Amino acid sequence: MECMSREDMRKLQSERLIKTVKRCYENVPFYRRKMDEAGVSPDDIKSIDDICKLPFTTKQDLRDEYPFGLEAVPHSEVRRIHASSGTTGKPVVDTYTENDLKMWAEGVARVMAVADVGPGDTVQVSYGYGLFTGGLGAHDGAAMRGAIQLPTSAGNTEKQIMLMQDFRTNVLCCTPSYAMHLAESIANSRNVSVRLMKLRAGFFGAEPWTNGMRKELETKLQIKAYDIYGLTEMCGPGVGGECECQDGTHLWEDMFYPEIVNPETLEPVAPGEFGELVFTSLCKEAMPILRYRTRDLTRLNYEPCKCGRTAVRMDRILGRSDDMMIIRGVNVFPSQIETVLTEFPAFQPYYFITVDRINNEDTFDLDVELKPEFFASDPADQMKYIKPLFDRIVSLIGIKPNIHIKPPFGIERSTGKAKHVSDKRVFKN
Ligand code: DLL
Repeated sequence: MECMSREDMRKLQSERLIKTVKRCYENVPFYRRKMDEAGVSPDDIKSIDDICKLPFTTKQDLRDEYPFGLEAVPHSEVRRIHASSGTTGKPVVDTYTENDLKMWAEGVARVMAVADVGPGDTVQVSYGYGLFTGGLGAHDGAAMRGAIQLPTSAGNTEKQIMLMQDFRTNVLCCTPSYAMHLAESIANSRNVSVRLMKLRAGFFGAEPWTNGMRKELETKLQIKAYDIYGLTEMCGPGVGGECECQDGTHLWEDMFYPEIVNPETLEPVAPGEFGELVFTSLCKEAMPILRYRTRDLTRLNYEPCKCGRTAVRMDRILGRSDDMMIIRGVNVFPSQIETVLTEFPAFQPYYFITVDRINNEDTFDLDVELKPEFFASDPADQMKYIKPLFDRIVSLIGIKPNIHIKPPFGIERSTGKAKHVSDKRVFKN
């Protein structure tokens, strides 16, 4: 599937799209209504090229149809329910038939196959287990590869690293920010050492991360670190993953058809341009989904990859359009700060941004941490680190931050998806 010719892939996508659209129209009143309103019937969809005739689905639609309004099978055929932890309002729900669970596990297994994960390998799953798809998703993928599953879930860091050493974990699955926290805890521990560990690969995702962070993790944990991408609405992790070339995240296009649209006009962008990622599920039974607007901003590359896979590659996610802040009229993504911080060996990749509006002007405060060996409690000594960081942020982003150096561990460590921003302006509008 990952290496089939583009022509065969389009044929397969066309067949699967036609079936999916029919199933949606016949079984989901929401889709029947949306398609009728858009004046499109299942007969109008003859190939994957017709996908742009279909209406979009948004997160609000999923909330309006909460919990099971989008199901296309009798509820008795459902075997599992997951949900994403919406910070406000109702969570977004996904339900799975037996086949959906198999397809999902295959998506994750394909990602793990790049590091030859298999029998005898111990896969420590430090994504949270529960309604969040990270834990059970990585778990089922590791099971499909025939590997040993070590379901530690997130948190309890001391014990995680003891087990990592004692059980000879080879593969670590967690968010990149938790991987960083684990790496730091290992480095600071007297009882364990990365040299005594058997770690060789990590599959990190669920939040944006940068190549700078990859380098840090690869050095600190002595592994090869791969990106794994996904979202609850499509299944969870395993919508795609990086190959050994680490040059873009391959998307499993036989299961999820990706498009990039301009988030304002909703028209497709020119090939290779940045925009909002939109997915149509091509195999899902329980909750098929048409043209879902992910709000993730990225671009697609259809050039063949050196690894031999023909599956399209996605650039690292810049962030969700909802993560983008407009500070003094300039668009800022939190991941840009991580990019800058990892260019400076003295800084940790941890940061926290506080945006406020004081006297009608936006303020931009950035908390950062120096690595303990560079930290001096005398603020005068810290100035030599602040100035180059300040200059680099101004040149990359174009606005001046107030930088505050926190003492070691002064920035909260995360065991799941890290929170990087507090925008106090939202309470002032
Ligand atoms: O985060 C699923 C997942 C779990 C993916 C474990 C990878 C590993 P949600 O909680 O629904 O699902 O959040 C999905 O997280 O739309 C992106 O904005 C972001 N995201 C997920 N993976 C990546 C990644 C899971 N590799 C949302 N890089 C997505 C950047 C990512 N952002």
